[in-house]
Amino acid sequence: MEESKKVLYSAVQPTNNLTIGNYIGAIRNFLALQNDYNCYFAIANMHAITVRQTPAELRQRTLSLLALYLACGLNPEQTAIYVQSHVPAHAELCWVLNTFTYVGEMERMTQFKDKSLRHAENINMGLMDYPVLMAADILLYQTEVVPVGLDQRQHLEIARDIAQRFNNIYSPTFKVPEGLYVKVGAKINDLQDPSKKMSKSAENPNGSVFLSDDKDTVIRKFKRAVTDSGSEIKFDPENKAGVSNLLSIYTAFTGKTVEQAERDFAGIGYGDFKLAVGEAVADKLAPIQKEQAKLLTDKTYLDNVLRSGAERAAKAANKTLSKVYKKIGFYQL
Ligand code: ATP
Ligand code: LTN
Repeated sequence: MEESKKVLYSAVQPTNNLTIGNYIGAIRNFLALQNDYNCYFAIANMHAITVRQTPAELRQRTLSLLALYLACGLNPEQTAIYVQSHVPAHAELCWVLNTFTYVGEMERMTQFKDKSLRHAENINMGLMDYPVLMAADILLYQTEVVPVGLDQRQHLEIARDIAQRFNNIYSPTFKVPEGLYVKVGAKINDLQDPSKKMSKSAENPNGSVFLSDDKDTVIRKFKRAVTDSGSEIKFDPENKAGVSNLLSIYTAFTGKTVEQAERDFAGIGYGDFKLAVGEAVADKLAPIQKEQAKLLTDKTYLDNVLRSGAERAAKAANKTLSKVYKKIGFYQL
């Protein structure tokens, strides 16, 4: 990794099956950035356990997410890809940063409030501490750029606040990170309810297209997608939310512009349009799925990627951690 490049950090939780929203909104953008930045991509299993997980599934999804990162084209020679719990510095810095974070701030976080409602039987300290662990993730690497969806903006703001607070009390220790938000139009909505974002944990599985869906399933879900009144295929998110979402998906998957897509579909009925979008998505997913399945048969290779990723990450992370320990007065041997 070249020292002169800026550091970029992002992570995805190995929970549920990923959707085409995660792919377009997050993973696919990592690819375009890996050449320009010194990148770290984590599999955030410590964040995942803030909501109860089935152990065997969490383990399996960790490897699946790694295989997916690789199948999408992330290059482990270039980029450190690792599992969060393999680098103990995350938990260690989180503890220190906890003492620079106020309970009131955490109680006001939108995601904490949402998840407390959804998991009322398990409002654990980890759920509340989620943003501080995320701040530790980011700040450990002297990160400058964090590509995430807009839903993560509040978490990024807190990471910036904590960094500035620490830097002001001691002396400049952490870089203050910037969020890199995907362009408008890259927010993929639910196929059954285009007013909601497509989500891994949606109630209606027909609304979300999973990266693991086979061709028939993808086509079936698109055929059933909700469209709008009228018959014109036009990008107009306010009045034609369903058609516009399908056009966004189509352009994201084919690289065509909205104008080109509108021209391609001029005079075509909704049925054929939905089929064409489904085919474009299925065709793009097929080689990724094939490569992911192939990678998953080579556990030795995957373990090696994770081992070397964790080593590289730990080296950078421990440098920052040791600076922090020194500044706060931890006696060092
Ligand atoms: P859940 O539904 O379980 O809350 P999620 O689908 O929102 O999960 P996360 O793991 O929270 O997934 O997010 C991973 C990344 O994918 C984040 O950067 C997030 O902003 C992005 N992302 C998630 N859903 C979409 C979407 N529908 N469109 C664009 N980006 C998305
Ligand atoms: N909360 C994030 C996942 C995440 C993350 C991070 C993203 C954990 N640590 C650090 C960027 C930087 C999400 O996308 N749900």
